[in-house]
Amino acid sequence: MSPLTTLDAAQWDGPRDPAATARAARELEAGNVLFLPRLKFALAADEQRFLSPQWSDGKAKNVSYDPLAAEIRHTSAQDDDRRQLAAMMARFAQQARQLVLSLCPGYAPHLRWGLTSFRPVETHGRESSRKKDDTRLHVDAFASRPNQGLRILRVFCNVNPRGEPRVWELGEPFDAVAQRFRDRVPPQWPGSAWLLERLHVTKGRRSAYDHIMLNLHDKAKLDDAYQQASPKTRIEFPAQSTWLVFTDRVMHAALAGQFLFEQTFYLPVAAMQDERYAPLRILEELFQRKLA
Ligand SMILES: O=C(O)CCC(=O)C(=O)O
Ligand SMILES: [Fe+2]
Repeated sequence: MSPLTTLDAAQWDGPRDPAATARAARELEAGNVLFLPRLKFALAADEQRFLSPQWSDGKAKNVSYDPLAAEIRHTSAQDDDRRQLAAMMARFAQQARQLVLSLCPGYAPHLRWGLTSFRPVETHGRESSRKKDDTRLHVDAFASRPNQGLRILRVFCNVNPRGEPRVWELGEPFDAVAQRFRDRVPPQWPGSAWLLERLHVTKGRRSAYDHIMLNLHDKAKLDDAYQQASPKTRIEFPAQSTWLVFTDRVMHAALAGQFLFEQTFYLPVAAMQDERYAPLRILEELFQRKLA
């Protein structure tokens, strides 16, 4: 089966073809990348100047925006530039939300905002530790933001002005990853989650689920032999295209590309059409206990 489900839509909101939309939503939950080759995020003429790495603060890899607090971070932009950059990211956030809700209307009462990111720095050849290196296959798990089993759904849009694709690899199914790395998940020390929260290392309490997910993320990235030999499919997302994926379930790596928008959403497992696809449920089955 192809890891991509393609949907021929050119609008961020509805109306949509109900049959095609229902199939797309099902395959998205089941672990496909939902690819919308005709859906672009339009930049206004005076926003084109933001397509430059100069707007990053040089430390973080992304400019980030918090749609709930209406706050922008990790940018060098000041004053008017800063306000316009924030407005552009806020617009992306809103359109991404409309997209998700028009595809999966059942998520509406449950979908929670995560951060918006703008990635104006070339991905290929960027220095980072192996654990932070997103050119290595991984499922997403955030060390400082435990999520107690909430799904991570991300909307990506390649806005490269030179027509360059975003190049990804997709890896093996989540079940296989969980099986392969389960014995490398160390025990979570009693009191450690409390301490990490107390020391503000984590925002909130790291659950058993978060502990396991973080270990799947880290152990896979640190395993050179696995990174080389595990099955993978290379995908090129063209400039001016959009895709959505549950990145906590789908093994992915970003090999190359510059200028990307990304919006993160969180979704309670109970809001899914089929909970059995949730990493929480798969891991609970595997470890035979409640994890969040
Ligand atoms: O920047 C990208 O293309 C994707 C990086 C990644 O692994 C992610 O956003 O989860
Ligand atoms: Fe990722």
